[in-house]
Amino acid sequence: MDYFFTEEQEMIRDLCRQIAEERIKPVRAELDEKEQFPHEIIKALAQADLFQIIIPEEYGGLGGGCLENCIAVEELSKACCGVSTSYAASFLGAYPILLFGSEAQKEKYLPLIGSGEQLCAFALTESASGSDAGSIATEAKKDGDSYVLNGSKQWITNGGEAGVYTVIAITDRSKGARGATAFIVEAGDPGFSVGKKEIKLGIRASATAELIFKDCRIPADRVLGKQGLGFVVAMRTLDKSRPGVGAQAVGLAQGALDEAAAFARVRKQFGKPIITFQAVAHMLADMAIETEAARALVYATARYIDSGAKDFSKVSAIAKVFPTDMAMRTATNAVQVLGGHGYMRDYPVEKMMRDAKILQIYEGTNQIQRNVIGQELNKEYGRGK
Ligand code: COS
Repeated sequence: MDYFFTEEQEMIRDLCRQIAEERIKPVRAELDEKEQFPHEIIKALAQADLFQIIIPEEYGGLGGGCLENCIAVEELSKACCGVSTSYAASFLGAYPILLFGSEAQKEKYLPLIGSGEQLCAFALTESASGSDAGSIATEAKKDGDSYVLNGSKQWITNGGEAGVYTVIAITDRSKGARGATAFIVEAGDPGFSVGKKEIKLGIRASATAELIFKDCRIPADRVLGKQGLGFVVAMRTLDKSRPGVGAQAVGLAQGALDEAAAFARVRKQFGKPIITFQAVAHMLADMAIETEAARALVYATARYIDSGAKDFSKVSAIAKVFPTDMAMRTATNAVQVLGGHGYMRDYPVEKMMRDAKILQIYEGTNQIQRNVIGQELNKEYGRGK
């Protein structure tokens, strides 16, 4: 299928495809097994200028949008979602600066993130605050020209690997969601430390860690936007980033389909390749149908967002839900097509199945996405549409 990419978009796709083939596929099983962060691959992505994709040209970046990000993430995810999560999480962390940063903040941080010199991370989730993002407990108190942060964040992708963190904390508890503020925290800030590193079911090449703030003092000019805007910063960031999770799902599903179809052509039972049995061919056909439908959805949504659309919470949630539910089904069916082989670590599909699960959970569970879609429908139909 031709999705009418520009020359630059094709270049991004080809570059990511090459890195995926040459640098990621040969080591993905080992990174997964050892739960090892892919430092060398991150370096290769930085050298190929791939962290510049969404950074505006005035800060040294390529000035790409959601579509360019999705193209890159899809290609990397075909090979390994652990690697693509580490990559994409840097953009997740950078979006609050891109969307709400002051000129000085953008000048300071975007070149560092774009060059890949520093990874970025987004810190919202806490032990008692997941789907209910408005209930975070980490506090930030103004003290002269500083803010002092106390509390902890949980399950933060790139935790311990990032140099720049965008952190949501409460500055006025009495105001509920409107009492949250977004801050930039640097890895070396006093009172900031990295706690427990998680051991995970999938995406094991990515780092997931706890962040601890103990009287962490940061200059007052690290506020993103203004005090009280933190919840909106978080929501707008997630609206922008969720199609990227959809792109991860498309890449993962394509990778699983590639493995399953190749296997089904050579695996013989009852004297014939199993792809010639209708039961297997139909499973592969469904995998192909759903993957292509999800891809079209992700690209269309990304193009809509890049067109300058103002309100895209609903379509962004749709572009996360459908591909990620599909990727879970597709990866599970790939394991089924490979049968006993699929269940063993000799083939990559069991890893894909483990990796797929998180896509339905992170950046807002698929149940929360349906809430967002339902709320928007309620508003639309309330207006008489
Ligand atoms: N863009 C801008 N503003 C938004 C917004 C969006 N997408 N979504 C909500 N807001 C605003 C609302 O307009 C409301 O503003 P007012 O106080 O002026 O009315 C405020 O934020 C609170 O919104 P709401 O009442 O809808 O908040 P809820 O507490 O009900 O939470 C959900 C809404 C569930 C959608 C939110 O908590 C959420 O997205 N949770 C999932 C979090 C998540 O993705 N976590 C993953 C970790 S990050 S990897």
